[in-house]
Amino acid sequence: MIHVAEPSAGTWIPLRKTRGAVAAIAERIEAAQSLAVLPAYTVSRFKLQRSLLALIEALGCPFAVTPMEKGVLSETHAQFAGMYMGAGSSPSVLEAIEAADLVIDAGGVNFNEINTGAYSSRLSPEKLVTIDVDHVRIGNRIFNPVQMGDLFEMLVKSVPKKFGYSAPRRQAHAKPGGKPSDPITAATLYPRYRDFFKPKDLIVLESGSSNSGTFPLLLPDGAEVQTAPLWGSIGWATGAALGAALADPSRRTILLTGEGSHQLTATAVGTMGRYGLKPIIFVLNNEGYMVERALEADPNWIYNDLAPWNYHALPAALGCQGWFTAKVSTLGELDAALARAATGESASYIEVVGGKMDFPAGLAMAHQRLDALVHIAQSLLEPDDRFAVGGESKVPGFDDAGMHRPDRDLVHFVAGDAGERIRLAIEGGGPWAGGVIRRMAPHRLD
Ligand SMILES: Cc1ncc(C[n+]2csc(CCOP(=O)(O)OP(=O)(O)O)c2C)c(N)n1
Ligand SMILES: [Mg+2]
Repeated sequence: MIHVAEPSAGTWIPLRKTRGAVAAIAERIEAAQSLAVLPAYTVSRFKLQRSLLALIEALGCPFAVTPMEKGVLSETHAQFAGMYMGAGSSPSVLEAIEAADLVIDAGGVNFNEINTGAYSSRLSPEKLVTIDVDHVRIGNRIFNPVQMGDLFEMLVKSVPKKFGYSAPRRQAHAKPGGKPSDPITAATLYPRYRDFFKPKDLIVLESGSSNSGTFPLLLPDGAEVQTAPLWGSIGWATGAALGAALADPSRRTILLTGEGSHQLTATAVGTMGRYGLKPIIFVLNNEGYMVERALEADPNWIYNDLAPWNYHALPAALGCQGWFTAKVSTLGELDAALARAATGESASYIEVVGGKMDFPAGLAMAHQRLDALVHIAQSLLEPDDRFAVGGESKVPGFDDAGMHRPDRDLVHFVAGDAGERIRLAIEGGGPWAGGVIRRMAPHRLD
């Protein structure tokens, strides 16, 4: 028999549904041999980090974050398993999350796109219990209206057991390597960002290589990340950094962006200057769209090249006064610029020159996988197929009726004039996943 506790503060909705939801969740917890929690970004938006962490501690279970939720809960916590992004997760995170009997989605994680490692996560709906902002879903049962905060609070007092998890021991970070005269590489840049971050920082991450390089870094307590991997619309982060810096000037706002994304919304820098904001901006100049180079069959396709702006000259051109600006190409220059930015005396804008094909580890893995898939696909084509263009290989699958099929990516190879397409299905997920390519019947497009 499960005892359902009452919430401590007054709540604006009748509690009957909440009590029912708490009892149903507690029953599932009691029946589970293993349990994991995936917090959603809504937990920080509603400022419920403390009450969710209290629940996680009461349960003694692992928690992991999907990319969009990075920084929602403390990453130094003994129960923090790491980042969960499907096949792009470490083995210990996969074990903690996908092998658990029961997974509590705390806040409504959006299981789509990059947030699932390109649809490579494998969480069956039967083992998922969702505590969303205003409802609870357990299988096809919905409890509504409820308040997420009441659920966390009442569950803490009602949970029937403790699971006794602690994360594998993490090695102490070595000091980032390299000589002052060395060029800047992904391997030497991202550890420097990790050491630059401080508690309470607000870190805005752009889609592209910047987010894949930063996702694996462990954040100091209280540092928060804003990132939009859901649809990954580039240019978002520069504008979002303006909003974040305006919303809370007492925190350091740090923007990490690629130069291709930045070109779309760089005018927001002028607005930051106009309002006297003090962001710290790092623009990675790697001669174009590196993430696209990594995820396409032809990295040198002209689409990936950009007009070569003088990025570090932008703040002055956009009327920002008293900003520290620099263009850094060596580790020595980078370290000096980081030290200057850390003083916080002014806003900082640092153009970081990086390698055109120097992928951070997660992106390198996706690149190798995609390369292998393209080669297999090409080997499956027959002479009559008149193979012309390989494309859409990173587009998640939709079946012929337009229904989303997260377990399947379709690769279309366009066969020139005939208007005929040869379909090759990658079954089992996108570039991060261990998919298998299968030839399907040619398919005519009218
Ligand atoms: C509005 C929009 N256009 C195009 C894309 C496709 N896209 C995703 S990442 C990217 C390139 C990002 O390049 P950059 O900002 O230079 O980052 P890098 O990977 O080079 O570090 C593009 C074009 C997108 N996601 N959104
Ligand atoms: Mg770039």
